[in-house]
Amino acid sequence: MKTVSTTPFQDQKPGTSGLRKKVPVFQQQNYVENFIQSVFDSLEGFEGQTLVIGGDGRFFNREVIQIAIKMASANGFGRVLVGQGGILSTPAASNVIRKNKAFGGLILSASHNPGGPNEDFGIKYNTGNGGPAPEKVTEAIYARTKVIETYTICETPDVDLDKIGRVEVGSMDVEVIDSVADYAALMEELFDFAAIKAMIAGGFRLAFDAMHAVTGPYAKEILERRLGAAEGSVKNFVPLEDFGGHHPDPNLVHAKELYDLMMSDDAPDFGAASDGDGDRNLIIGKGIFVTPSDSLAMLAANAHLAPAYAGGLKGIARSMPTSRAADRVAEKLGIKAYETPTGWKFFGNLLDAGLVTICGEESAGTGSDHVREKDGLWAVLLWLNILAVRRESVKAIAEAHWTEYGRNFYARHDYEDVDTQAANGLVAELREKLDRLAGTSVQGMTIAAADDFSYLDPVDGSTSANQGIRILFEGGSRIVYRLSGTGTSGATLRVYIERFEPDAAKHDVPTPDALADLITAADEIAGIRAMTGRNEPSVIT
Ligand code: VG1
Ligand code: CO
Repeated sequence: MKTVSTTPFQDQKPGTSGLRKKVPVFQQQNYVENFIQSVFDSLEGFEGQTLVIGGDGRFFNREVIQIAIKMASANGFGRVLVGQGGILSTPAASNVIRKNKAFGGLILSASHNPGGPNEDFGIKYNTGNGGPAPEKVTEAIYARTKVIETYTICETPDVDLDKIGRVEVGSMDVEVIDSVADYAALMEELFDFAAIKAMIAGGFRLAFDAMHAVTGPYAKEILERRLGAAEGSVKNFVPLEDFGGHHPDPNLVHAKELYDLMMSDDAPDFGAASDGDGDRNLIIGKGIFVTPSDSLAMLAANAHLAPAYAGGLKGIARSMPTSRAADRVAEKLGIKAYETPTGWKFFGNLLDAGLVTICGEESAGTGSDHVREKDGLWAVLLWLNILAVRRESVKAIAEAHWTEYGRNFYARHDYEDVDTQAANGLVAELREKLDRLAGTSVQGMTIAAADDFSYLDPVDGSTSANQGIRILFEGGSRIVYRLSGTGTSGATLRVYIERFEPDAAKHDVPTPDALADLITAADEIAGIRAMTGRNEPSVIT
């Protein structure tokens, strides 16, 4: 074991989901070590305890895992559990932490961002409940990174990550575990695999795009081997360090092939995809894309059809920019709906306190109290379980849902890699005029209220301010503006647009048409074109 002198980096502030930077930034001498030591320095009581380590298999994953193992040993952890080949999907890592009562875990991922020598990497710390560290922990980590002077590391040979079994690093045990087994077992507990299997045996076809990312081995095992989907149903299932040169982002832009298949005459009954680290999901039925916000509402309305949720839901939580479709379901079920800031870490307390069962974000994240992360394959399996019980198409279920609850037309417009100063300026100007907006009208619509979202955590009483600007119109339409906390170059402005339409006769309209006046209003209110120099968003989801 040795102690190494180091000097702090000033750019190690964890964002929405951990520290994310370009690989060459992480490759600077001591950069990884400083951050990991800062994590350990911010924690108390882990002596002799278990740490879980795993990542999404992207470029630089194995190197960082070796460093993390040696540092965990030098810092006094008693045991490390690491996924075979360094692979653990984010929800699988959350499960391993919980199941083994680990002290916490290090998850190495930059999620849906591209991978490779010049692309993105990330490190996130999760606490013993299996969820992303809450803000007070990430703030302590950041404070530590700014003053760190030394780190400690074991001088031992690398661990063979490909060989399942137990080895010693210093006086610490390292167990290389099967990446898939525990997770697959958990899914079998939650869902009616027999019913899904019978549906598939009866001719139901599905397509799952693993996008050459972490869910490949999980989806192969669960969908093909355990549930009997035809070989080839799981596509791009070999995790690659650069995701085959693509963005492992399950949206209509990056999973276009799947989308085109699902819109074709030869479409299977169900299409889905997941992201780099396996926590997001894309759901497409034959001829219909289900927005993540709608998917959350539809899953919540039908969850009781799956064994794990047969007793009903305790509550539903959604991030603030997520459409309010789920709130209507909560209302009908007579349970509480919670609105949290963006990022899964804000759901942790609600789940731990037993206040909610299902949570979701508009960014293709849905999950439940089975782990403390969003879970891509979980959402796929819940959909399949519901389809197996209802024996209707995705389209029929979606349309019936809108008829019953009304439809929340919804879109997110992302302006990526915008000049940081311009983006900050836009938000600052908006904030400055918030008080004057109420009562004025834009595009013939009257603004009922405008504010900067502040969240009071009902469990621990903490407050998180400045979480996004909300413009609320009379009649319930909404525009939300916020800056991304996961980007690695420039700033990303996200504009979330929502309109509620109760009248079923008006549901069969393309989303851009349904939102046209709000899209114009969004630019008029914030001056997006003028301030960013962009005439249109980089991505619409
Ligand atoms: C984005 C999404 C947010 C999500 C986060 C992490 O954050 O909007 O909903 O929780 O990514 O997702 P931001 O700050 O860029 O808007 V993932 O799949 O990294 O874990
Ligand atoms: Co992700």
